[in-house]
Amino acid sequence: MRTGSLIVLALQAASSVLGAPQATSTAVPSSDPEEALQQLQALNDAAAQQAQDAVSSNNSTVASRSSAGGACTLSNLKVRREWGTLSKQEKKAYISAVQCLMSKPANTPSELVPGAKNRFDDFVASHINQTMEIHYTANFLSWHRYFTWMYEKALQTECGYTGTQPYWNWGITAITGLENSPVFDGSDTSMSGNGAVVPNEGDVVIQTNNGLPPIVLPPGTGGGCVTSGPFQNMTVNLGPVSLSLAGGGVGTNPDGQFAYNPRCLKRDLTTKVNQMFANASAIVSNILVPRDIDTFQMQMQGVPGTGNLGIHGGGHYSMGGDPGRDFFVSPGDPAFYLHHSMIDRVWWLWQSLSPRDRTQGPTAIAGTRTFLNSPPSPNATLDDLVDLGYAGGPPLPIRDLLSTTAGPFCYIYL
Ligand SMILES: [Cu+2]
Repeated sequence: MRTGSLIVLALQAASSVLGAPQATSTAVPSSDPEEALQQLQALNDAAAQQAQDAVSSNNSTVASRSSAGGACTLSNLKVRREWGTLSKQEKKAYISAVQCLMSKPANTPSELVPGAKNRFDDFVASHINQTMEIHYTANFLSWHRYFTWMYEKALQTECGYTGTQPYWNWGITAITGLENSPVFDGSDTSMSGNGAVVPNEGDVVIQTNNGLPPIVLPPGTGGGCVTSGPFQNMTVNLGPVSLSLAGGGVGTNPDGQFAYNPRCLKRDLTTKVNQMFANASAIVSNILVPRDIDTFQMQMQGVPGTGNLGIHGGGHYSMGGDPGRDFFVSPGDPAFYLHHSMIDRVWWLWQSLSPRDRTQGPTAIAGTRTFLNSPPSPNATLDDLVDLGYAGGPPLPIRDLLSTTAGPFCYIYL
């Protein structure tokens, strides 16, 4: 019932934006990419309105549960936007802040992680360290929400950035192609472009390690070092740990997962993978179809054995390269944070369709504390702490990380 009325709201929002009544219903994900993009925007319009209403009345259960932070109000509510909608100046400010983070000394002690050379690397090291306890686990979404938020906060407080963390809408790049998009076109207002062309790369084979058949992906259009844009000279310091290579095989640094291994940033933009797993229909379907958090997060990460990477894997593997195809080291590509902001946006949209049971209480999370429960572990609870290590911030219970307008957070998406 509740979902039904929201869908009406979403439709009204779509109609007012588009200036004409829509015959299609957002109750059913459209298979047409353009139409699905409009559905996504309608869902976002409704969610943004609902969040602003909740924050402004400040008497809703969603807005008033602030425990770790101050109250979230309309005056301090932040808005995260799609990269392509930012002005040139806004994009450059974000890029400069990321470069600033890469120029600051690491907080991680070098005897713990010799490869963590700068503040940006603190985030990579923390992700490597916890990879097997933050994917296909109950804390997958909350951990990455806090992680992305802490990164945004580091850009703001340590590098003077006044904007918010932008996101990359994969539904748009599935239509335009990655190489032509503002995110990856290689211009000085992009997150840098493709890697140099490596001919005849061969397929990418993702090993699953749990007795299931590997997932075979086509190679991209690059494969070598990134040669354009703001990050063409950046150095990747950590990894590889488990890098799926074009042509098959897995790259691993024999000196260990925390060793110093300076090398270029590689990309292998693969629009095909973007289109297969993270097109707008797949995004809308991930929001509208799952009725519980377990189904939602499994669809998003790809149900093992189906050969589907989900929208999460679809975004990651469409960037390709090194560390883009490395499950552990992926935050070493600065585009990671635009991808995970979009992941967070999809969770926020799904939560907005039934906020009471999706942002609090036992139905808001599901799963154990280990990767696909291997090795077996107890179910996580709302009191489990999310600890980002030297990336920063105090360890916080999952329950504080479930709403973007309560607890420490105060932001929405447009
Ligand atoms: Cu991750």
